[in-house]
Amino acid sequence: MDTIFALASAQGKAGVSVIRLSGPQALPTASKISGGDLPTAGRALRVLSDQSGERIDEALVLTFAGPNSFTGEDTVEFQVHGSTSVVSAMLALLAEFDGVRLADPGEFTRRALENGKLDLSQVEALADLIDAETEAQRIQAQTVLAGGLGALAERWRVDLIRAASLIEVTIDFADEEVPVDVTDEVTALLAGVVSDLQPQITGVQIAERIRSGFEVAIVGAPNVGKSTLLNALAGREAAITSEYAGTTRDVIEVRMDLAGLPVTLLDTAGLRETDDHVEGIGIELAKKRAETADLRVFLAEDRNDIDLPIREQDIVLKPKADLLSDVPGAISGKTGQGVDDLVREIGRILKDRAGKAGIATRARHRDAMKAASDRLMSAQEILKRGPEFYDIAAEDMRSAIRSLEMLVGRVGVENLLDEIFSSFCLGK
Ligand SMILES: Nc1nc2c(ncn2[C@@H]2O[C@H](COP(=O)(O)OP(=O)(O)OP(=O)(O)O)[C@@H](O)[C@H]2O)c(=O)[nH]1
Ligand SMILES: [Mg+2]
Repeated sequence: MDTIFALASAQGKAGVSVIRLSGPQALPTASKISGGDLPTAGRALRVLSDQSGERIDEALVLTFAGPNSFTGEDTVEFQVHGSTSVVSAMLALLAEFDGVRLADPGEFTRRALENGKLDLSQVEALADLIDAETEAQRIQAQTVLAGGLGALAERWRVDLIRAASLIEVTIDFADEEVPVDVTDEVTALLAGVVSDLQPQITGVQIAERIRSGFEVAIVGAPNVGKSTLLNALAGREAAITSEYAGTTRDVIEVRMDLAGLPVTLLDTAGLRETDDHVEGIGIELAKKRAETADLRVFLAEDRNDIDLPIREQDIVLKPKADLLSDVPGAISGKTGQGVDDLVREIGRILKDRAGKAGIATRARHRDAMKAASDRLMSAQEILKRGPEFYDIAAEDMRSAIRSLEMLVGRVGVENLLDEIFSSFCLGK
């Protein structure tokens, strides 16, 4: 196994840069360039020198003895001065040693997975955490990274293995007298897992939004002040505004942090009948994006003016509040009137939806949970038909277990059999 290294902190100038080195040669290599043996696990302030003895930097050297490290291998982290020259000298130096090479992208994490330090869902969560820009994204990633999904999947797995093993035993005793009727317990175990799975399956869609952002579209007739409102919300001139109707044609996207949630605001072309070919394309695009947006803010004098179906939580506001005399439910991007209220309202609606997110965050999770749920529901039906169908139900349960194991990247069916036999006394 190669020893791998890479710059773990961001590229460029900084107070401190961290270079990570992991694998069997990590400690001997680090000791060589640090002018003497390093503690196997601990820290030391050392002068780092190249092979000709030239000083590169003085650094804090942290050592971790496997398996007590991120990768599970012996690992060394150099905290050097955050100089691009120091970093490149260090990277060049490390590459000179036999069996030591630059890490591939994600290779440290891959080793952490291979060494059982993280499960697959945690690997995904780590990527999400690093990408997190808002509070909601951070909290969501941390929940999974802390092992939340793995723990849930494990609990389901244990319940299903118990249910499957109870059924297996009944099959074994098929020709004899069954000592106890296990049907009630099996039924209860399956029902428990199925009802746990449902909210998690539906919650993935919201969790995905928290990862990738909610889309909020500003929609209305031409010239009502959509672009002016977008600019007011964004705090900058993101879109062109003018007194000519039909100014905006492309969909203008502005990404922002709204109440701790990632939101992409969409400014769209004003909706109207038009003979202008290009404007017509813009209007079609506007309708399409409004259709798929999570939430729509309509600027309209009257709800009946809107020729798109209005959904329950859509926000409808009267435009150009400053030209009206104290009308409730009006907004002005130009004067800022009502803009704070709108931000609060969008935040309230989206936070409410975000609260429905499950602990599972990806389509892959949803697919695995859906597959498990489908098989369990099938098992529930088959069980009702009586003991002669138990072997088919048992197969469904095993299939559901496999799906849940895929959820966290646990592999192999062997351990399923082992556990069935170890967790259950056959009494023979
Ligand atoms: N008085 C007043 N004028 C506004 C307000 N918002 C926008 N305007 C003016 O109305 C005109 C149209 O504004 P835009 O923001 O470009 O309108 P739009 O809805 O994006 O228009 P299209 O892109 O053509 O669909 C401009 O002259 C703005 O200065 C407002 O709240 N009050
Ligand atoms: Mg516009």
